[in-house]
Formats: sequence, C-alpha cells, structure tokens
Amino acid sequence: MMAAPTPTAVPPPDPPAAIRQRLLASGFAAVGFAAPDAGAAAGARLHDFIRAGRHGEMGWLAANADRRADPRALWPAARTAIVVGANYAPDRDPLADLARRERGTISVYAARRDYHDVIGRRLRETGRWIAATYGGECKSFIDTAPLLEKPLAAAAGIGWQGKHTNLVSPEFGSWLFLGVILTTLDLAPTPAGVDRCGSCRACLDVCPTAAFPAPYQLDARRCISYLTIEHKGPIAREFRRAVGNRIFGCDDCLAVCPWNKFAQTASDLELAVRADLSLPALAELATLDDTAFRARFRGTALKRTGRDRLVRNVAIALGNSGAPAAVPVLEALCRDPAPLVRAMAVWGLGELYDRAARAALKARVLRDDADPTVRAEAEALDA
Ligand code: B12
Repeated sequence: MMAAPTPTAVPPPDPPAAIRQRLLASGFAAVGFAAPDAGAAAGARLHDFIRAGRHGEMGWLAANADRRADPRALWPAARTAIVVGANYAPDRDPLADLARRERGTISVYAARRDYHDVIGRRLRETGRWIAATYGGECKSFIDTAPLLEKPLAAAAGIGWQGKHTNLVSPEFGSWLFLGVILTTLDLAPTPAGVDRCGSCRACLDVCPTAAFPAPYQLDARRCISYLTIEHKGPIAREFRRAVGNRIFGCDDCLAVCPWNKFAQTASDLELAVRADLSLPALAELATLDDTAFRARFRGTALKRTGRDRLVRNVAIALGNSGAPAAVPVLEALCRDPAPLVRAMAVWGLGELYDRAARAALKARVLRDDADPTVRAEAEALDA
C-alpha cells in the first residue's frame, strides 16, 4: 500500500491527463480508467470456469475466487482502476521458431526480464507519485493479487477480450502485458473497448491442443502454456507431440491474431528480449542441475517452473526433435535424480528409437527403476 495523504506542491490540473502522461513517460504503451467493479460480469464467469474445473491445478485461482471476482472485495475504498498495457510485440513471427526442433521455444512474454519486476516497479513508482501529487492511496497489481486484469482492461478501453480470452488492442494486437493501479481517487472512466474479433476464429483453430471449448473460453488443462508452466506432474500423453519444441509457454493463439499487424516491435529496453533466452539448444538445457538452472534463469519468468519441470519439458521437446543427436542426451536424462525427468526421457527415447531399442529400454527400466511414474512410461512403450 502507498499512502501519502497530503499533496505538497501545486498538483498539475486534470489528474487523468497528467497520470496518463506520467505512465506513458514511464514506458507504458496504453493507459485507461475504469470503475473497479466495471468487470463485474466477468466475476460470474470466473465462478463458471472454476466450477467446470478448467483451472486445473491452479488452486490459487479457485482459493480466492470471491475476491478475484470483485475488486471491491479486495479493497472496498478503491474508486478507480487505472489500467496499463506494456507492449512486448516480437520482431519476428514466433511460430517460425517451431520448426527449429533441436532448440527450445520460450514464449515471447518470458524471453526477457520478468515483467512482474519491471512493470511492478513502474506501477509502484507512479502510485507513489499519484498519492504525493493528488492525495488518496494507491495499490499496484501485476498478477500478484487476485484481480481480473483482462476484463478491467477492456472496461478501461485498452482493447477487448478476444476469442483467445486475452486482451486484444487495436494498436498493439495481442502483445500487451497488463497491470493495474487501484486508487481511492475518483477519476472519470474512459470508454470501454468494443469487440472487433468479428467472424475471425484464427486463434481458436490454430491451438495445437484444442484448448478452446468455445470462443472466449479456455480450458487451461489443455493449454500448452498451462501444461508447460503450471502443471506439475508428467504432461499427459495425448498432449506430448503437440507440445513440439515449446519448453515454456505457447504463443500460437496470440501470434495468429490479425490485429498484430498494427503492432510496432517493442522498444522498451528494460523488457528487451535476452539473447540467451532466444531459442536455447535443448541439449544444453538438459544438462542444467538445480544450481545452474537458478543462475541461468534468475530474474526471468522461467524460474517459476523450477529445474525439474523445465527439464521435463526439454525431454519432451527432445523426443519431438526427430534428431539422432537427441538420443544420448535423453539416455543421460534416463539417469536423472528426478523421476519426472526420467519418465519423460523414457517417452522421448520411445519416439526416437526403433522397436528393438524400445524393447531393450523397456526391459532395462523395468529391471532397474523402482519409481512407479517411470515404470508406467516403460510399460506404455510400443515394443
Ligand atoms: C491464470 C492465468 C493464466 C492461465 C489461465 C489463462 C486464462 N485464459 O485465464 C494460463 C496458465 C493458461 C495462462 C496462460 C497465458 N497467459 Co496468463 N494469466 C493468468 C492470470 C494470472 C489470471 C487470469 C484469470 O483470472 N483467468 C481466469 C479465467 C476465468 O479468466 P478468462 O480466461 O479470462 O475467462 C474469461 C472468459 O472465459 C470470459 N468469457 C466467457 N464467456 C465469454 C463470452 C464473451 C463474449 C466474453 C467477452 C468473455 C467470455 O469470462 C471469463 C472471465 O473474464 C492473468 C493475470 C490476471 N491477474 O488477470 C494472466 C494473464 C491473463 N496472462 C497473460 C499472458 C501473457 C498469458 C499467455 C499469453 C502466456 C504465454 N505466452 O504462454 C498465455 C495465454 C493463454 C490464453 N489463451 O489465455 C497476460 C495476458 C495479457 C493480455 N493481453 O491479455 C495476463 C493478463 C498477465 C499480465 N499481467 O499481463 N495464464
């Protein structure tokens, strides 16, 4: 919470214009204002989403669904939601990277400094400035607290919630990070965004795992972003080939959005793509132990999975690579301390070996490995 109740100097007139200017100057691409409860209809749909179990293992979404559904419950004194968008449009089509099968694709949002850190700091700084200039209190949100950011951004006119469920902007396409400052100040709302998806269904049709049961609805349990980042155990067999070389997140539904043609490549230096996060070699990532993982991904969103889950994804991608060079890498992962990694390495080898080699692998694993998850993968080998 940021409290600085007494404005000191003479405040700039027209608070919304000055706040917008301040946020644009601090690097945001879009700014809008809405009543905190402007996305109330979305709250009811959040409950439907949870009831249907579409949040999968994201218990934190269900745990505070009531507060998430209604920002007034989160902070009753809030009068206005100031919503920002930060442009992270890539300089090339991320879908082209899916053909580089010996390398891993890290989704566009994650191949840079962790946006929570960068955007969170900017929001807190602006919140302090608003409180010091105009009085009142401010609280900043960037994923960290239960708040439905997309419906609020739509209500504030930054764009509309598209059929892929993300916020689409007429200026920045599907490539905006969102953040929110709630304030006790009364600021005039900006006009809400209008849905311009029309009859387009490109995002729905491109999804490799058919994760959209209907337009505007996502079943997270089928979404590759969820499966590679949030899901903890082995990724279900039905999705493994569809994962391809995606080792952290997925951009397919965003990347095909026709509104991206209006997006200018992001030029925010603090959020610039890091060269070491652009198509890393799978074989290199497979060698990371816990310490090396932490050092490699410090300050990035990738730290969220921890080492074992990331290497799980790498093992699946190696199995999908079709590359003979992946075989010794996967054979080494079959001796990994983590059963999760060993299990996916057995699957990966099953994709690359011929029938005789699969039979030998199956016999070896069933003889040497006591872990039930790994044994289940060996049992499932077509040998
Ligand atoms: C949980 C979460 C996820 C989950 C669930 C995704 C989801 N769609 O909810 C997973 C792990 C799958 C995920 C993936 C991604 N995420 Co995410 N995620 C979140 C988080 C933390 C909460 C979202 C939430 O509350 N979901 C709950 C469900 C109920 O919400 P919903 O899908 O929007 O459901 C709505 C629709 O079903 C809708 N609905 C139903 N019927 C109808 C009918 C009509 C006509 C309409 C309009 C709507 C509608 O009503 C529901 C409520 O609004 C937000 C940050 C935040 N605090 O908001 C980031 C956030 C949504 N994620 C973000 C990003 C970037 C991604 C990825 C692109 C990352 C990647 N490249 O891998 C993918 C995109 C996948 C996708 N197509 O959604 C950004 C999106 C920015 C934007 N422009 O919208 C956010 C806002 C983070 C941020 N601060 O920038 N994410």
